[in-house]
Amino acid sequence: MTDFFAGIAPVKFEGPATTSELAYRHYDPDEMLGGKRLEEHLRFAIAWWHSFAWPGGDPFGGQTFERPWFGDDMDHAKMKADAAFEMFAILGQPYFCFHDADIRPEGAGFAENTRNLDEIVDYIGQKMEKAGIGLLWGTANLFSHRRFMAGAATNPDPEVFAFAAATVKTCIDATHRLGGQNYVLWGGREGYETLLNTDLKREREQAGRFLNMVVDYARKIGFEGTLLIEPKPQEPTKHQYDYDVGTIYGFLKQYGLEGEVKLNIEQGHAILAGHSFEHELAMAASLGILGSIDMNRNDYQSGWDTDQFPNNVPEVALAYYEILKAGGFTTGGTNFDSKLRRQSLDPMDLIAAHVGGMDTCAAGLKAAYRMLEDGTLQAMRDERYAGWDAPEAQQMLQSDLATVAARVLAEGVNPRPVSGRQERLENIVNRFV
Ligand code: XLS
Ligand code: NI
Ligand code: NI
Repeated sequence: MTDFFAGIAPVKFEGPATTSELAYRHYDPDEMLGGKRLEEHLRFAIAWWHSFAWPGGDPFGGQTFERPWFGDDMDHAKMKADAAFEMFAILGQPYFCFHDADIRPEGAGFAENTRNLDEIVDYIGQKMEKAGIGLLWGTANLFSHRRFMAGAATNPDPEVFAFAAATVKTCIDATHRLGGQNYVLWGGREGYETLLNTDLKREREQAGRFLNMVVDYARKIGFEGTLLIEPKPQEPTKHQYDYDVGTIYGFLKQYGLEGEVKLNIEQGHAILAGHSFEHELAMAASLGILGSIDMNRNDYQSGWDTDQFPNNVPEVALAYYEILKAGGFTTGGTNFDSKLRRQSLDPMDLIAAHVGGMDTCAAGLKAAYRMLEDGTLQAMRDERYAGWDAPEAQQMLQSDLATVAARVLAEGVNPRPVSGRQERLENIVNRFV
């Protein structure tokens, strides 16, 4: 037990009219939406790194947070886990996510890292069982330590590839042991700073081979969760190989893994790539690789990953609209890859940030559900493509240019432009959000 969150009671659903600061206004885990509880739709997870490991630094200043569990030994790691589970009991979310480096102290090398990881995984496993909390996903931090400064799988030094492979093995083992629903690979430094020192072809091939090794190992040990890659266009490197959904799909195809690996899509990363979150979700769904989401909010003016807590219901609604259209989550969920601003020092800030984020997501999901249920948006979209339902239109797709041209000439085809009705559609969305 720590007393970090002393005086903060478990957060309850009190409905939209409540005036208490720490209450759910929209997130009632038991509310039914189309035969599924809200908790099962959203599958909230808390990120160990932002909430418990991040010290509050930025490029111009160091630590602002003072947490009793900051320290580099196993006792501190356990205290951190205690505090984490105290927060989980207050928030009542069903899952969490971690990197190896978030939960264990850094050892002198691979052997000590693995020993530390094993010990803390046992400790966390017991706490999970007691609390009834699950693991949404685990992952390896292959970007913070200086050995990974030139990449992990894509490193010019084969010994770094080896170290990374060994580390990922231990992290899949840990995720498997804790019953993880997914395993995530975010290529934190798999990219380059300058092409002048980079053999791009070779590096991508190393990454392709690495991912195949990961898939083989996960299947071999009987890990039944989903393997997920998380796209990001830049930061930390100038150019990340996992730029966006489309880029990763090409990569998976090239290495024969499009049926094995899905994606974990993050709002902020979509913005950094010059897309909207819903674009990336729709793209992944259309390619059959939508897996899970990292929920946050990126600043639209800055060019870096600001990882703010989501607070914009209309935006979040459009994201869940795509997710619901794709059938909702299976093993995936909503992971708060979101962090406090560095001036938000208080334990209360950490709780309030998550309460607001969860409420924003719940309100967005419910709006999205009503949009779908109402059906007007879908009907108007279907109408727009109705011409393609005609058998002749489908036949044309099996035809060739000369045949099509002959028909256009013979029948005097002269299409009449029709309205895209965007403003009307946007007005309809606003009825629900
Ligand atoms: C960083 C990423 C990272 C992944 C997990 O930008 O979002 O937090 O989600 O390694
Ligand atoms: Ni992320
Ligand atoms: Ni991120």
